Amino acid sequence: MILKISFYAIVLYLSVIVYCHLQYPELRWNWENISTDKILFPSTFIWGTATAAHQVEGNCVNNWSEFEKGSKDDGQPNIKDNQQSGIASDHWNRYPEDIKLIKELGVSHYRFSVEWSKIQPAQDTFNQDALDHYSRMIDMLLENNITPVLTLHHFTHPLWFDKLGAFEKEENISIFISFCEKVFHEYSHKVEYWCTINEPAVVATQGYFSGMFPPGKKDSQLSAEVLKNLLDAHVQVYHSLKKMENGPKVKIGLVKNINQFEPWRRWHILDWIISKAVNHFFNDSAIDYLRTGIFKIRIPGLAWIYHENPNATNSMDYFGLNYYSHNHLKFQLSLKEPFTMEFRDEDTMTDMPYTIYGEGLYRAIESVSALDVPIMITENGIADAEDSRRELYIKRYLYAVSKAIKDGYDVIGYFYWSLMDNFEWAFGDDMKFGLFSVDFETQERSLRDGSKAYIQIVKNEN
Ligand code: GCO
Repeated sequence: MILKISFYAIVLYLSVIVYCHLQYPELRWNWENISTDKILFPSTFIWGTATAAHQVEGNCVNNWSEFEKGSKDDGQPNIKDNQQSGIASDHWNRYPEDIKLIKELGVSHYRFSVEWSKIQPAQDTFNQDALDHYSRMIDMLLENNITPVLTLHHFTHPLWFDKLGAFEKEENISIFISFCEKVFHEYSHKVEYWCTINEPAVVATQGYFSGMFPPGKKDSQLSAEVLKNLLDAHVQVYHSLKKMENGPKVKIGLVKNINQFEPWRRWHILDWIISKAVNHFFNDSAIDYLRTGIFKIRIPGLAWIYHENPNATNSMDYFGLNYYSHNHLKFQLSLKEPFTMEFRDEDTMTDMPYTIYGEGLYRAIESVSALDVPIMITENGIADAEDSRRELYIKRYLYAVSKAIKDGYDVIGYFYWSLMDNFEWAFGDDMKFGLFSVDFETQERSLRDGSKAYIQIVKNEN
């Protein structure tokens, strides 16, 4: 009897593993046989580069600047080596110079975010100087034939909003909507592309699950609720702005980071279960919500949530896809840290804890195509202080985009992250994502050699 049960158990185990293995392959291309030297794009393709206010502007007083001063329970500083964003890349003052850099790249679009805490320093006060500042910057972009792409929320919010509980509370969504309406009222006649919220799943998981981002909490159920509220905020902002003057004319999208989570050991059921659960939380819950209007996360013992919002199914004119890499997860018996991230020796690392994996961008495009709206790659780029892998990264990831377009996916644009070196959140200034390096002592900007590959591809002459 025991033998029989063991036999069936083994057969069942093997069947599940074989099914998962075939159903969810980890795409790998043979790059030796692929020529990335001649990648051409449609002439209508949108080329851009991106930044976010807190990372480049300097002198922000918000939930992040507060977090930068603190440390974790174990005494470790919240930001690597206690770094603070400070004046960052001083983009607030140097934007005219930076617009010249954008021109030098030959791109036609610039994605940036407005800093909510500067525009609305108190709940009942809008700062006209800050509004005028962004207005001048938008005008200068337009004078230089660069189309502005404006992000309304990129990880930061004012401290007064934080004190109210930020996106932990559903009732705070209306406060965010009022801010968005104000900004839209000011600029919608001259800004064609709008991003509502940047990477809700990153805000929810890093802020409330891993504790790496503010508010540094570790509460998986709250993390799921914050994710639901952020997604609902996107849906409500979309519909509110669409009803305003210029609403029907402009394009409004959500920006979502897709990061595939794969089992480290493809024969190990627990690695499959943990990577499926993390994918379900981080990627699928949001995509399914936007597709069906139903938001659900069901991970026993971690997070359990069900929510319906029929307005979610038509809440995007385009999907903003951020893509950097994938992660391999290895299960471990610990409630505090149920998995570790692993890397293969043969993989090329970036300076961030992830590898170069161009195939992943193709897979991400494939997975979000289910939403049936145009896809804009709103962020993709490499942290590479030595500048030894930037060219390879650019060519591989853009090869993946060009292949996706050839295969019929509706990808309309690509924004390289980032225009210049900046404050990379919990990693501080050490991560060099810039096409232009920034010397933080002198604020001098210089084009990196590896970035020339991007300029060549944008020119469509590579
Ligand atoms: C994000 C943010 C950016 C980051 C970039 C590099 O994706 O986390 O949108 O602000 O700087 O992704 O990590």
